[in-house]
Amino acid sequence: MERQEATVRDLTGRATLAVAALALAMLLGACGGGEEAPDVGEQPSADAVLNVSATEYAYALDSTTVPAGTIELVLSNDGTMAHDLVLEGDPGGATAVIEAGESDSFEVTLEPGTYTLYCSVGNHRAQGMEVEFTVS
Ligand SMILES: [Cu+2]
Repeated sequence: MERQEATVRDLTGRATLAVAALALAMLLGACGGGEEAPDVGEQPSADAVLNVSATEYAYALDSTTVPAGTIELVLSNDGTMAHDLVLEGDPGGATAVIEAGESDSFEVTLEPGTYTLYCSVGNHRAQGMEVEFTVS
């Protein structure tokens, strides 16, 4: 009888240990699940990208013609002063005013036509920060 009781106690002990091990495994599993998910981020949805470099006081475009559709306008400030990039007219759009070395972008859906970009900082536009591009 005494031996049987001992066996029961032993089994109970093992069961407790198993539950504890399972709980630990679940805890570890939960921690493992906390690993950073792959950064999907925002996938580019634009049909075309127009890269614009700003200096004092001019813009340089990587292309003067882009296909109609959703266009991402990317401004890189390669100058020494703050600049922005404004799309004149309808539907319009603009980047933030960015400091030298920074970049910013915006997306806009454009129909075929000729569009004007300019810098809204100070009198930069009058000094030459104005450029046209064609959407075909
Ligand atoms: Cu400017």
